[in-house]
Amino acid sequence: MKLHNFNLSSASYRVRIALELKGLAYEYVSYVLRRGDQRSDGFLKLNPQGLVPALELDGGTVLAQSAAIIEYLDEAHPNPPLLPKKPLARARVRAIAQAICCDIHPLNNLRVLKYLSNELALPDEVRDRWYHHWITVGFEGLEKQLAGEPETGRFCHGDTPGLADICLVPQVTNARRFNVDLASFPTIRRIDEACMALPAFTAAAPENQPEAKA
Ligand SMILES: N[C@@H](CCC(=O)N[C@@H](CS)C(=O)NCC(=O)O)C(=O)O
Repeated sequence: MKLHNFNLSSASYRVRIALELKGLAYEYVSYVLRRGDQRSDGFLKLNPQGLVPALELDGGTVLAQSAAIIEYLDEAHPNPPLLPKKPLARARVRAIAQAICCDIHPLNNLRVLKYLSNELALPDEVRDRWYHHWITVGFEGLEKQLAGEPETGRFCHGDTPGLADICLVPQVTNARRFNVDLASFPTIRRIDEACMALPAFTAAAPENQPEAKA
């Protein structure tokens, strides 16, 4: 398997965590996003959407979209499971994951930030306010949910890490990189800390990837 990805990409980080939790070996193929590698002809042949990650399976099939890739990995390699068994619990975990993948992350993606700066000519300070605003709004809802629901345990759902944690940790890492104040999100910080105590999460972290060591 080849993972086409970038160390600082949070969608890539999600898939790396899933691969690590499953104990699956993969070849790391790097695309430096700020250089525009994701828009190269070679990558667009793999994923016409021009976004990392893409997972190339041994037979040559290429999967796009981190959530779809992670669910594929979970179905193809069921142990350890990344989703609980019961339908209602699965819906809760997917809802937390989607709050991050669908509602928070897309507003802060590189191409969106570049559009604000380059096409709309917004100063960096205004662009940063945009970033901070959407992370904060998203985390406020998540914090209330995670702090208030009895299903939350050591991790987002119970005491085993799963899909929701896989999505949460990279978003927290990204928020820290952009200096978002996380003081009002104690449950999110606690879960992030619990995840980062696990080798799968640290092995997948941006600072432990080849680009960071180059
Ligand atoms: N929904 C997609 C999002 C993928 C995505 O936005 N990837 C970012 C990095 S985290 C990217 O490739 N950005 C390149 C760009 O914005 O030009 C997924 O979950 O895979």
